[in-house]
Amino acid sequence: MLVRVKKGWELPEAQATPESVFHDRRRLVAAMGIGALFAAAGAGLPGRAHAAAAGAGEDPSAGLYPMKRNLKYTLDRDLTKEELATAYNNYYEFGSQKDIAEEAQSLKIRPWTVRIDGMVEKEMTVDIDALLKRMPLEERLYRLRCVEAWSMAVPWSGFAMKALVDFARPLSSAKYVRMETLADKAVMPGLRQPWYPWPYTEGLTIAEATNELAFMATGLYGKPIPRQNGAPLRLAVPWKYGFKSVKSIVRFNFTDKRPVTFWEQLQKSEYGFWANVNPEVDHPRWSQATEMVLGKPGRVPTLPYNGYGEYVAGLYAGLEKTEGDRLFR
Ligand SMILES: Nc1nc2c(c(=O)[nH]1)N[C@H]1C(S)=C(S)[C@@H](COP(=O)(O)O)O[C@H]1N2
Ligand SMILES: [Mo]
Repeated sequence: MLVRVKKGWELPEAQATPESVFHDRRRLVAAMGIGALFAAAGAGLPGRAHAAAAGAGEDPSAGLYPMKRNLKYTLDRDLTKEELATAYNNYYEFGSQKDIAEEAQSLKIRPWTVRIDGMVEKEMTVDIDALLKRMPLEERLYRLRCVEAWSMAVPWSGFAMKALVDFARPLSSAKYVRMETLADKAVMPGLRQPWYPWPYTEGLTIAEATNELAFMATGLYGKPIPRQNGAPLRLAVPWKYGFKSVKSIVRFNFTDKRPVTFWEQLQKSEYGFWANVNPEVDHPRWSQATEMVLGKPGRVPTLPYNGYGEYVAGLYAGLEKTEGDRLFR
């Protein structure tokens, strides 16, 4: 997700960005299998990350897992191996490389409160465990397609975002919900990079947030979600590029103004507000036609709306005219 203007694939190797280096490494790793990935990501990382995650045994929500799987949401592919999905992450607060899992263990996930404010009947601050008690908990199998053209398929646990919106009671004048990640300089080294517009923010229209697919994830693989994957509360919007699925949320702000998101502030032409997956609209620097499935060799075709068009295409009917390609990047 580095910011550059030229098309990456046109550049000679010597000028390749760290990101294209990453793409090459990921391709290599996908071809070679998990063992090679761990070797590439740094010896011993997964072992240590897992030990630290086990230390999260004090998580008071642990007893809620595993949650009952909602069988409505099915996959067209195997689940990604847990060791892969939890060791190779995008979480820029902990660094712009993929191997931040160990670093992320310093994130303090209790106590954790969520602020609900802006255009709501009553602003409030709610404790995560109190919130969990009120939400309809379940597990769902979803794909995730990163804008960088890799993908995974994982079992999230949590609750429909619609339940949270109902709980927040937005005013009818609210049109968007803006979500904000924790920004804690003491534990997040990425925040020392001042060119990023911290805190990480994302946004959805209320119609998107209340679509049945929009999911708030609190768990992964039948356990509380690991810190590197966005503990204790992150978004999962599987029809949009992965950067929309904001992690470690501390605030839901209801507003009538379209939020200008973290990545949009950095590079509007590449990472916009809508960011719906579309294999026909290339990223300015690479093709979006295919994707590398984590842990699998080769590439597979990317599907419109990441395969979720039957649920969400209707949200954008009529918007094509005014928004055009912006709907898809
Ligand atoms: N706060 C925050 N949320 C974030 C990111 C981030 O850097 N910071 N990266 C995003 C991107 S680009 C992707 S692809 C997904 C990756 O989620 P995962 O690490 O659980 O696979 O998280 C998204 N949410
Ligand atoms: Mo991403």
